[in-house]
This record gives sequence, C-alpha cells and structure tokens, in this order.
Amino acid sequence: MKMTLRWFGSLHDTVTLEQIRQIPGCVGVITTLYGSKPGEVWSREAIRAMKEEVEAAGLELSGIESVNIHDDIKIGISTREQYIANYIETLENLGKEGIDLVCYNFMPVFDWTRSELAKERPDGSTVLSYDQELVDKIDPDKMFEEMEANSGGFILPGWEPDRLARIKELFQMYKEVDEEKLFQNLVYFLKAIMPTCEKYGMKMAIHMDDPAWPVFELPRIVNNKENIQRLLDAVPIMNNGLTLCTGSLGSNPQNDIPDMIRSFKGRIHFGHVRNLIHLAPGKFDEAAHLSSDGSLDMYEIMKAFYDIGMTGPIRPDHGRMIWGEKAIPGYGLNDRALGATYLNGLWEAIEKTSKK
Ligand code: DNO
Repeated sequence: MKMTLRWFGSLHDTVTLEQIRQIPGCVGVITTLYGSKPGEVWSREAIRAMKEEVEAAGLELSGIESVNIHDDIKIGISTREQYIANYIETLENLGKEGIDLVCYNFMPVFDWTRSELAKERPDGSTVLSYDQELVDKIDPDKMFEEMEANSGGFILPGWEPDRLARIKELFQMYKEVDEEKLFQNLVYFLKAIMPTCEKYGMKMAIHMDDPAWPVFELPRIVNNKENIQRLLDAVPIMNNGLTLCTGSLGSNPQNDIPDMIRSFKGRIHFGHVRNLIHLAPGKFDEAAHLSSDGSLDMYEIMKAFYDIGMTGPIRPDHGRMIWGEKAIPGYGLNDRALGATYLNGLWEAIEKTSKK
C-alpha cells in the first residue's frame, strides 16, 4: 500500500505539495489536469508538466483522479465514438509519460451528491452529510446551484461548472437510459479502451457510486457486491478494476466492505478510505477516519486491504473541517493528514502482528 493524498493543483488547492510531503509516510499525490473538459484529449506536454511539478516537490504522481467520461459515452449515442477515440489518445499520452492508474466514474449527470457541505458536529468541526429527505425536496436542475451556494466559494471536485452547463438537456437525454443500458454502455466503453490499457499496463479504476443508490431517478450501477462483480466479469482482465471507496459503499449499511475487498482481490487498484455515521436509512454524516467516530470498522477495512496484498495507492478521503481551516469541502489538509497518519498506524500494526 502506498499512502497518498488527493491534490487539486496549485491554482485550485489551498493545500500545497510541500505540506503534503510533510505528512509522515505520504509518498505521492493523486491529481488531474484541471481545466480539461470531459471528452478533450490531454496533451503529453501538459501531462509531463503536471508530473514534473509533483516530482519537483519530492512526491510521486501516483495516479489520475479523474479522467472524466463524457456523458455521450454514458448515454450511448453515436457521438460517443469520437469521445472514446479522444479518451484512448489521453490514455496513450498518460501511458507514454509513465502514468498507469486512472480513476473515473460512470455516474450520470452528477458525481457524488450531498445535502450539506458543512454540517456542524458537537465538537464544532464540520462535515459533509446526506439526507435523502432533503435531497428529495431539491429540484435536480437546481442541485448545481445548491452545491455551489454551499461550497464556500470553492469549486467542488466533480461539480465543475462546465460539466453541468447542459444539465436540463442531460436529464432529458438520460430518460431512455436504465440500469441495463448504462451497464452496457460502460462495457462498450471498457472493451474499446482495453487494448490501449493492456499495451501501457494502464489500470482503470472505476469509482463507486456515491451514495450507493439512485439519486434523482438516475440509474446507479456500481454500488454493491453483485453489480460490481458483474462489471468485473463482463471485462475480465486486470486493467478493468476498481477504486474501492469505503465511504461510498458504506453509505448503504448492507454493504460488507471487508468482504467486498477480499472478493475483489487483484482488481482493486486504488483505495479511498474514510468513515461515516449512519443516522437512519438514506441519512448519514461523514466522520473522522477513526473507527469509533463512525459506523465503519477501519481496522477490519485496512486488514482486508492488507490480506489481499494491496500494493496500489490508498488515500484518506473526505476529512472534517477542523482548527479553523478554510478549504475545498472535504479536502482540507488537517483532517486528511490525521486520517493518513491513523491509516498508516493501523497498517503498521497489522503488518507487524501478521508477520509474527
Ligand atoms: C469525491 C470523489 C469523487 C471521485 C470521482 C471519480 O470526493 O471521490 O469526485 O473523484 O467520482 O471520478
């Protein structure tokens, strides 16, 4: 396992590479080419510049999160061919620059969804939270404005303005896309890009749907053991893999995360590890990474990663906002650094006791 942190680039992030380097045991960052739009080709020069910036700070560029998928690919209309060709060119350019991990998601219209971005907890920290009842009251067309209004002026990852410019039109286009169609469109995309992935040893790591159920009646297909297994079996090669996100899967208490980690051995290329508190069905608050602060057993989760011989990057995921920090919701330095340190501590203990 390699401990990493997500970094949003020097233009957008309040956190610097220098700070990330000072987190004990943190060896790399996961980042993306900010400013690129879904469907565009990433040039080799731009990729190289991004990599050189990270390496100059003494860190490794451990993977990309994300190369976003154009909605035409998810909807499955004829224009997808050009966007798939562009995606392949981006993968080739990444491969040529020695990058071999790409996290992406296949959620229609929206990426992750929350009803509140700064819910205060009793200790005064704030967290992201989700309440289905509140989300049901939101007009989906207004969702972007809601998130933007709550974001403290930061651009939220996955909620970039460009991506959502076509929101009304997109809802219309997704009307015909049910779960089966979305699944088939994902398989079509994966089959098209796999030869390139095999050539460059590129690991495609799909992110779980967050939350793990349909939102605004849009289909969700990467949300439980059965659906994920079906996806792995549909394109049964290592390059078709997962970003195992404990917080996304954990939104549904039915998901047994350690069991899923063990079942997907060999196909998990990247781990997002965080905790949350189940409050009621369809309602949760995010929490500190510590097991006792939330509903997930982080020891069992890290043990499962250890048992499958996880060698890829793991990153602490959304942190609380603490100690007066102002940053992208979920992505401040302080609580994610605590998270990384805690997860590294669990790993060290598991490693030492397992070797005895
Ligand atoms: C949220 C993130 C997601 C993730 C994408 C991957 O904080 O985990 O935005 O990066 O779903 O494409």
